[in-house]
Amino acid sequence: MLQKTALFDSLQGKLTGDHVSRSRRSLGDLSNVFLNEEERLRMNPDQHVYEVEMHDSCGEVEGGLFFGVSHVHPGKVGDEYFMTKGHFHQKRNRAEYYWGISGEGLLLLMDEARVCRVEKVFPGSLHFIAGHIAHRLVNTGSSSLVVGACWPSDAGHDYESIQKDGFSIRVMEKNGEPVFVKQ
Ligand code: PAN
Ligand code: ZN
Repeated sequence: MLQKTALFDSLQGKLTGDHVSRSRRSLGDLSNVFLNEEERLRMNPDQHVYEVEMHDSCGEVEGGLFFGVSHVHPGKVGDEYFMTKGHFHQKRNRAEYYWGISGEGLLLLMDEARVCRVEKVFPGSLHFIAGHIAHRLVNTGSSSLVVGACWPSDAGHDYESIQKDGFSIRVMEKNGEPVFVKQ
């Protein structure tokens, strides 16, 4: 029998239809994520920083997969570009694919010894995120950074270790260009 499907607009990165949910992070949700916490508190807490659309057709089961699209808006807190919270997977050995759909930015990848690598994200870029690697998207452009993702549905998200110690590098704007600042 013919089943209803979800729709993925691969140019806009828009996900709609069955089993699709949306979540949003605004400045007010992102305490202690950006370096300049005073500046964040001065800004509008309702300002949207990023949204995630997610297709969940199986739940959090071993062997399952989730498909998502992240939209990180352009903007800065002080000199630091808008970015995702970033996380390790709760089940550390679970890997993930990201791919660039539109906009431009950076993917920060950090291992458990806090050694960081950075990959450029742009339309068509493909990123394999191995297990045991924390990942964060940074929008260094002037339009939304839209990135697709697919990951094991039992991976889970561990935000706490990142909330506590952050990533070992930050991406700040200096003279109109992104620069890396060690933490
Ligand atoms: C992505 C991320 C998404 C939002 O779907 O969850 O980009 O980032 P945070 O989860 O760090 O807020 C993913 O990596 N899933 O595993
Ligand atoms: Zn992930």
